[in-house]
Amino acid sequence: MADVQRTLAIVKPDAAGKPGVAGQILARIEESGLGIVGLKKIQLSDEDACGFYAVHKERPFYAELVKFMTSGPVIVAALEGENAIQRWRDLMGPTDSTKAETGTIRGDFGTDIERNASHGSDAPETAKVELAYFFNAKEILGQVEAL
Ligand code: FUP
Repeated sequence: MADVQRTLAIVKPDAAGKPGVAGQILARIEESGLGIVGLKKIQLSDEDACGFYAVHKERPFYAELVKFMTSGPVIVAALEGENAIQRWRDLMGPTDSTKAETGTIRGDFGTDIERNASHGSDAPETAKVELAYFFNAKEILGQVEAL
């Protein structure tokens, strides 16, 4: 049986703030065959961003990252499809936009390792926690009941 997964995508403030870019990113998601099963534009508070990136709280880049993530609205999306976690990460490219190839989202729309245009969950367990951070059950209109 196919491994249908859900994952959290975030269009970060750098990309969400550039006219037309969020639409291009959402189009790439749909053109890849992944389903967008939840979607909203929100402004993260300091508390929201600190909580979301809590695993990085001891890292030197944490304070700057929280500042960046709260610098403007973000678009959060729940994606669904076979092997969705890895497929979304492949569409984004590597974390550091300076190392991401043209044709990837981070390569085309990001600037550096911090301002990298997008986020994607890295594993099924983190996807579950991250989706629940932004969406309640009624806001995800997926095809797969059990996810
Ligand atoms: P990723 O799984 O690609 O989102 O990357 P990480 O979990 O390693 O990092 C999470 C976020 O921390 C990245 F999206 C950007 C930020 N970061 C920095 O700002 N500076 C760094 O040196 C490393 C990561």
